[in-house]
Amino acid sequence: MKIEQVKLQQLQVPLKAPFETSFRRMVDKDFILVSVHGGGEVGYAESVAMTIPVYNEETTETIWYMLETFLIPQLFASKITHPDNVSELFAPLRRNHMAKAALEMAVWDLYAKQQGMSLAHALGGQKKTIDVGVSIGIEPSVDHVLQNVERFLAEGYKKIKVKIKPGFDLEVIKAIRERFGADVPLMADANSAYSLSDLPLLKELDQYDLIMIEQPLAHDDIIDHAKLQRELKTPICLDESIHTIVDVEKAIELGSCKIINIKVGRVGGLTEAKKMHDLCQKHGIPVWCGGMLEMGVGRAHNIALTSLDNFTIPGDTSASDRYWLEEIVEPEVKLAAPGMLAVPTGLGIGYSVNEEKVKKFQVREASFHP
Ligand code: OSB
Ligand code: MG
Repeated sequence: MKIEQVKLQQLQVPLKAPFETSFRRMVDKDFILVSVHGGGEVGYAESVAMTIPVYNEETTETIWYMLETFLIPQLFASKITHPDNVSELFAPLRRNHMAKAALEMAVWDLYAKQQGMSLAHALGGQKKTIDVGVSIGIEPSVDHVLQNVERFLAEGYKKIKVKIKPGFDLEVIKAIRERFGADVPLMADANSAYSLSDLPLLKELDQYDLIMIEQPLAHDDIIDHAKLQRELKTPICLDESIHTIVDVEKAIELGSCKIINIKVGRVGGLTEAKKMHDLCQKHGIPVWCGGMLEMGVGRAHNIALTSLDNFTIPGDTSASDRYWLEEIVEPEVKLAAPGMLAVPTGLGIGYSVNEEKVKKFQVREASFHP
């Protein structure tokens, strides 16, 4: 593959409204827009780490450092014929999956564009549209959550995920069921806020017919999750605990979960994400695509990945207007029908990047050449 330049642009963009999880309240988004230039085409990707290491160990700063010091020089120093080569190339370097993914995903987009095809097609995705859900943060009151649920159900979203934490859990789920009924496709994401000593509470949550409960226990655990899964009828979905294909194998073997949330950044790129998808499919484990409050470029990558057939559960890739007043891509990501996004058929990610908008939010820039 022809690769002539890599550009990094750090952007800081205010969220429409704060987004709170059990570990952090976010008011703006800080990320690196990576572009890989070659043969007259440009491939794009977004980094997904937060500014402080509370979801995983990476931050925007560690990603910049890894890209500039190791990953971009290694990419320039080797001959890549296919994007799959990028994860092989980076494998000897430990972890830093979000840094690796940011560069690898941009190479995937460039590859698809150089081959004259969509990214979804390059990945082997068949779906023309995908079903999507929405993730709702912790709010100052249960009423605020109910208002959000109402709004997103009206927009047709096919899965409602609510964030929970100790003291803001049962009451929220109960209120949603009472107000919107038993048929609302509902799930809860705890972002590791509980331990096995919370079993009585988790058993109560088990009564509400949730599609799943996401990452109830520690971020690095698969043993206690297996114990918990044996006590619950609600499927457990792992997010934070899954970094590699080996993690997936072990979680399946132990019975730590029945569903897996695949986030491209967390697993080190699209090649690894696709491998996990395939392995889960073989074991009858459905997957869905999680999100990290991406802007349009990251959303486009998630849409392309979700076009693979074992993404049978609606993911967190909502429309751009879920978080953003202004987008950096054109057109912005919009629902094609209630709760559905179209898989673009244009080249690569299928959305173009508006450089003027990028400049508006840009706080740092660097360019690298072989
Ligand atoms: O656990 O899935 C999560 C956002 C930031 C960090 C972790 C998570 C999330 C979300 C938001 O749930 C998903 C999205 O809308 O992009
Ligand atoms: Mg999660």
